[in-house]
Amino acid sequence: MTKIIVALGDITHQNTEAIVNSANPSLLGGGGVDGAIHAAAGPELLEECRKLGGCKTGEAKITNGHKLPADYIIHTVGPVYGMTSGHDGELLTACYRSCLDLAKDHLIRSIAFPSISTGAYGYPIAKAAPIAIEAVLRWVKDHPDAFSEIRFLLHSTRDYDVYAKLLGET
Ligand code: AR6
Repeated sequence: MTKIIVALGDITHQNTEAIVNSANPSLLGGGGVDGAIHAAAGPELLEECRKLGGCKTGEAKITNGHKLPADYIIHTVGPVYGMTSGHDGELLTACYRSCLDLAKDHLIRSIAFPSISTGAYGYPIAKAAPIAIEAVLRWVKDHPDAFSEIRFLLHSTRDYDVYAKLLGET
């Protein structure tokens, strides 16, 4: 059985086996959570990312965690809200599913997700949170024993409250 948890904090401090990075298609770093992860993981992360050839929206790539407590980083690229010809929701769902598929392939048992696309990419948290939760719950229904824990890791109390309310209702 998989524990699904909501927590408040900094993703670079998480002790899950993998953390997810909300990156851009270059995978060569940026601001927000991406910048924090590269800063904490160290320059070897950028060296490893250079070899990956980027990442498409909705897909995912894996690297080592380098200096992070997590062993792995799963990099995904969320949709830029309002710029996908009406496919924002399905692309956001694809991000969560791609990360879980890739983590499962690497026998990873615990993973922490940030709130993908809801910062620089402009996805309103009230719209993104139910999509994120639904995507994960559906995936877990199909793979009930793949993970021991899936953590939604929010960076602000406002975002945390949105997730906590929704998860309390499911
Ligand atoms: N730990 C956890 N969550 C964080 C952290 C952190 N250290 N820092 C920020 N967040 P954003 P996006 C939250 O902008 O919208 C980058 O430049 C933040 O509060 O990081 O997917 C990439 O390179 C927000 O809720 O990512 C791309 O160009 C959430 O992470 C672009 O931004 C996502 O905000 C991706 O945009």
